[in-house]
Amino acid sequence: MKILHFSDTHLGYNDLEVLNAENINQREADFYDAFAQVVTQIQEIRPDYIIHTGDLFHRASPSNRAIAFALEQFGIINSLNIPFILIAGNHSTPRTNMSAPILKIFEGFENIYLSYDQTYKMIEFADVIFHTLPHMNDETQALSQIELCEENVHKSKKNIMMMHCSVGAWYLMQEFGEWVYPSEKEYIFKMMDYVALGHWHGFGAVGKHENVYYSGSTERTSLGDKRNSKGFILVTLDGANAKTPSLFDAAHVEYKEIQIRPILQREIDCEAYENAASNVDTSDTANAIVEVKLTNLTALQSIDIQNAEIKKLFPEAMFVSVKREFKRSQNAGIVDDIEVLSLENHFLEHIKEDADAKEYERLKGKIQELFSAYEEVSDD
Ligand SMILES: [Mn+2]
Repeated sequence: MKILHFSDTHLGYNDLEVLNAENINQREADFYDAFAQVVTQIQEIRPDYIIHTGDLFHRASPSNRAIAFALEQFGIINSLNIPFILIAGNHSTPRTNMSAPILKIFEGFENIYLSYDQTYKMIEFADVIFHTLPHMNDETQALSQIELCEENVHKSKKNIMMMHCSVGAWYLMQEFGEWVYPSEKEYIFKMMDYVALGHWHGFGAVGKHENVYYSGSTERTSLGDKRNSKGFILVTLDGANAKTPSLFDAAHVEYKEIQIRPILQREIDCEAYENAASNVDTSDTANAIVEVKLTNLTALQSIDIQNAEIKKLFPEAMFVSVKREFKRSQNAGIVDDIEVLSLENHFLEHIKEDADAKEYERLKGKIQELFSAYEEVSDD
């Protein structure tokens, strides 16, 4: 039995204010492309079941474009006559009863099975039971639902558990309403042939469990996610045709990579700025997201080196982000006295140390202007 497991597709996510040729946010388009790559693989592999462990959409109320894209892709999957089972994640679960869960829109597809009601749901086929535990806002209710799941394990069939949560505190995403699976209930995993998890955006097995996996997301929802490998899992469960199917067959787990836009990190040491800038490695940066870190910056350099100048070094890149790291002060002792100063004054003090009086006056106005612009945007 082959089961294709993917997750955290976050359709409708957008970022970076770059438009593609069709005037669609380029990052949003990247997420659609990643999803379409999985669907292409589904058409080639033809697994027995397809499962998605949550965060299909990025928001509980996605845009029309995201909904239209999903409906089109679900139409393709539905036409393959392969059961497709989905659970809701925290991103697609409304926080109040005022709005209906978005996954409802797929109820009309005959081969699509949904679990979004914040309760345990058993989805049963001739040879396998999918024990689905969608995202739950209420942890107390979650515990009783886990117990229901435990009661419904049937040894005569394969048992697959599907959840969108953090198993222990290791897999928290620092997001709203995350659900942490209680560690005292991890023994249930041993009763399952495979435990499919969503929420964590990297592929991997969970702790010491051999059959518990996060497939990871299909794209990165933040530039903080430096992983350049995204994909899905193809699980093969043996013994499907054995006379006495054994419980707890070892799941064979294969990670399949898809092609995503790379994120590359480069460093320019401002100790020797001109030289470092002209020698920076620009290879393979075409269409990539490039994160450039300017290190050992002095306050003066920070004003003079414009982001636009750094971006010009990578003309083929899709996006260049510039991070600034200041040189450590030689007399770190003075830092204690500076605490009471505002960041603006602190900065001005630095300039005063480095520049002559005339240069200080020239830069002062510029700095004050920059800080007032910053306060304007950070005041809301
Ligand atoms: Mn997610």
